[in-house]
Amino acid sequence: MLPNYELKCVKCGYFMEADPWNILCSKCGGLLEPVIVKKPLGVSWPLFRARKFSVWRYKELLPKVRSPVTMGEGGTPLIRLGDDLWLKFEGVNPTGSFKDRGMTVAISLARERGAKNVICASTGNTAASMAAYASRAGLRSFVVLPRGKVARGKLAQAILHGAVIIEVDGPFDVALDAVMMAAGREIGLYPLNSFNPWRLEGQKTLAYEIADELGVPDWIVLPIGNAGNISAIWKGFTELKNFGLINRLPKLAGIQAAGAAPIAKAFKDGRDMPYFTDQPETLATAIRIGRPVNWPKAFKALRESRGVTEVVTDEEISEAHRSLGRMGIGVEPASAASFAGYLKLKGAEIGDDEKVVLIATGHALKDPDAIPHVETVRVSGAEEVASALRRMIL
Ligand code: AN7
Repeated sequence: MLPNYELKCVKCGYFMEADPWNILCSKCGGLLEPVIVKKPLGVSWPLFRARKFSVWRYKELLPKVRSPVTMGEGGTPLIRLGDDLWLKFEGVNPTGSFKDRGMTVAISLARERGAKNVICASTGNTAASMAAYASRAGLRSFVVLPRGKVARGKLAQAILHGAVIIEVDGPFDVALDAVMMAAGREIGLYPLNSFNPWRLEGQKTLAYEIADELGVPDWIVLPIGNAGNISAIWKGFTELKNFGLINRLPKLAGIQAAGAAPIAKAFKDGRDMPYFTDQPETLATAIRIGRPVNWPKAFKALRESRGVTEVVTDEEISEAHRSLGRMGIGVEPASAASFAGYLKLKGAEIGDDEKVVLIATGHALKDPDAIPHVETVRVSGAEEVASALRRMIL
């Protein structure tokens, strides 16, 4: 049992024991939220700042584990893009995405609690991250992927780290149904998708790091797929406020691709649940999700923060991808959605003098096929290279 935690169902309010194997409400099947029962003694910014900038800097506010499975995740750079604009570059995590923050926590718990096998459905990044952390932890990993729709770098990582790969026909959502059906304590198969609230406990450190380094911005702009990250970030900020470590909260702007916008479209329309779709489509395959499982948490986060959502087309994503690239920042298309959404919101919902942090969730190398081909300069010898350069420069 985890000290200082209890689990509360966000749907029916039922309380469960804070056990890593308790993942969904045993009464109604709803999502659970780990609640820190009381502020741990001695928690303060100076205490945290005496440690390396990383997920485990904030260990008093995370589930207690004896020996974390860690590769130095978190501590990612906040890159300044403009006077009041920053980008938190999650692409530099050990496996190249923000998922590592959650895996270090949830895989550590799974191993301590006797799991021998772990599983996830994935559009790619969760699979890459889980496979890496599982192999460090000595666990066997199974990944369920939407066939033909996982970016090349991510699939390569899952293979490199030794996962058993199962491909399904249909989108991510079908793969997730399979995991929810198959996982469980009876067969010692631990699920690591974001319906597992212990993984999101790790991801909430994104909020902690932003508050730690910059203070509280006016806006956090991020892509929404399965809606775990937006839920985790909101939990992080609200905890800091409850514990007196910050005195205000940011607003959240959740961005989705036009062909996969069940939450963004519904929230814009003032609805209280998503427009689910069975045929999500976007070139940003990371967020090609039609039935986001964390939608109740995400709607709550958007409402409580007085946030907004925005829908961006694949063309707008590509354009944002390219322009970030020309600023030296290589992200994958889903992460470029943050920037594309920001550009649409700025001057309207986002005021010109407001402080904004964009979350860039994954690295450009994840999805090399999303980077367009260009004509290269073809020459045969050193001599010709030199004269070609003279022609181009002079
Ligand atoms: C780069 O890996 O769902 O809203 O299976 O890889 O928390 O789902 C990935 C999601 C944004 C969306 N950016 O985050 C998976 C998966 C990138 C991502 C998201 C994902 P959530």
